[in-house]
Amino acid sequence: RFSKIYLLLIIACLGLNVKISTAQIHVIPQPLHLTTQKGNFVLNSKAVIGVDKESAVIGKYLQGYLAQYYKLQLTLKVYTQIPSSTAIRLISSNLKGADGAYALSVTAGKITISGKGGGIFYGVQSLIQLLPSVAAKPLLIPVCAISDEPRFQWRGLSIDVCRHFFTVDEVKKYIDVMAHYKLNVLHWHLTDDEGWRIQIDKYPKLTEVGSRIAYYAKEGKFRKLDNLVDGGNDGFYTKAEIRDVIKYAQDRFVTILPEIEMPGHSEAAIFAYPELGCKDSTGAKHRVRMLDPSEYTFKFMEDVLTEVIALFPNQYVHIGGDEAEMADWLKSPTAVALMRKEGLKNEKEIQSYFIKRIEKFLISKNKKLVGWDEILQGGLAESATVMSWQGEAGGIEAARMHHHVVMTPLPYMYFDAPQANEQLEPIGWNPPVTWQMVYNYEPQSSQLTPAEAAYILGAQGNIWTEKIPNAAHLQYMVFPRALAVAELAWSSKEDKNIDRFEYKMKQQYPYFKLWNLNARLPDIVDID
Ligand code: TNX
Repeated sequence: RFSKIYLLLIIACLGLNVKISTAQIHVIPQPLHLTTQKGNFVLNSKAVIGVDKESAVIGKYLQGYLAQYYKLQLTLKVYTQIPSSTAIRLISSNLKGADGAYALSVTAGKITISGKGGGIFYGVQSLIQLLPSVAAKPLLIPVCAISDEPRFQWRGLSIDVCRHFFTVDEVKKYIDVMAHYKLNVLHWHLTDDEGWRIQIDKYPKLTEVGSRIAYYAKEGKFRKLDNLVDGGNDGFYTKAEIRDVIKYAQDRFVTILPEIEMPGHSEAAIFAYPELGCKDSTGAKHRVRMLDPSEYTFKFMEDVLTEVIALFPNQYVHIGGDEAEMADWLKSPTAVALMRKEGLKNEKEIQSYFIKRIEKFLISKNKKLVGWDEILQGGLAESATVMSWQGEAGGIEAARMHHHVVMTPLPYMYFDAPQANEQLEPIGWNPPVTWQMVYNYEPQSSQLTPAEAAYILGAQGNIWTEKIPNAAHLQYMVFPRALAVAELAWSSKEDKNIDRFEYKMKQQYPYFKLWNLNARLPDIVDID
């Protein structure tokens, strides 16, 4: 009888153990290869983090994270050759695989991460996700081995700081969460009709006037911003702040893609510098969002882009190109004269001329142009990358023309849409986009041949903040849906598993709490 109880006990323990070890591995995005074993690494303040010169910044990040969220003060040591006796080793290596590939091994006595490019950082993120969500004592990390690499190199998320302005700290927090889930491109939408948010030395009124839109609207000098809840807010980033955010993102292996909108969505710039605006033959003042295709405008844009390029190390610059009200041009003497001079047949060809001229300038500065899919109209600029937002058609067309594409189609990737039935959640204006719809999205359309599909750089979730007045609301709209973007853009297509993702997503809620992130919790929350 005694042995029977013993046996039951052992079985129960085994069962429990298995449950614990599988329950603890809820890494998002799903790693390519993952094996678990029984046992744990016990993390306490005696563990030393050993780094080499290349991995030192990442070691510091890990040290900072453990101090902030677990009150653990670990010693960081920099070596030319990290001794094998070190508890936590971050080893720079030229691992095989895609940029960002890493290997993580946790044994009872040691943690080793090696990687290529941002790989070590991603290994550290996986390690962080193996930690319990509360500062439990002792801190147990399950024994496991992971070898991992991303499927796509563009795993993006946008932030619209024009319709509502978000502070440097709020943007940094956004980057923090992106980095946890290995998202690596932050598309920073810096200029739009409602506000110009980046300091440009040569044109100080862009921020002095173009960023203080709520103030001017109140004074009755700018249009009332009634498409924005709370009427929008004032604010802009100085160059020092921009540099600070870029550095912060770099340390987290996030590249920032700046967007300067043209030729449409330019009302704030035109309000600051009326010469930029499209005029009709009477010169009458009316609400203008379109840039006039004049030499003044081209000079202005080249000056602005020169300052933007000097700030952002990213090889890509986004020039917008969406929703241009091209009919305005047909009333503009400048545009009509340009058509005659350049032999342009219609307004779409004016747009194409505009974008191509800007592309030429960017190429002369060693930069690549990204634009919304409308830039296909009237002829695509020579080497432009297309962001496909009005569904997938534009992206498919561009890939067939051997242009690079980032897939960000509205029916799956727009986080200003509600996350449930609109009766349940009347937030947002497009039809609902649930996390399941995001997760099931496949960026390499089956309509493409494998060679064409290779032009798809990846996927991106977009957010527009007309109806989003503060950071808490922003977080609510973006998370956890952005985690689904992270997994579909990183993990292998063959290993897609929505049930497993749902389980792992729910395991994140306590971490959201730990980070004080106001993520949306679906109505049915069953946290294990
Ligand atoms: C279209 S998406 C826009 C944004 C708006 C959004 C509202 C895109 C390239 N342009 O400027 O905020 O609709 O859903």
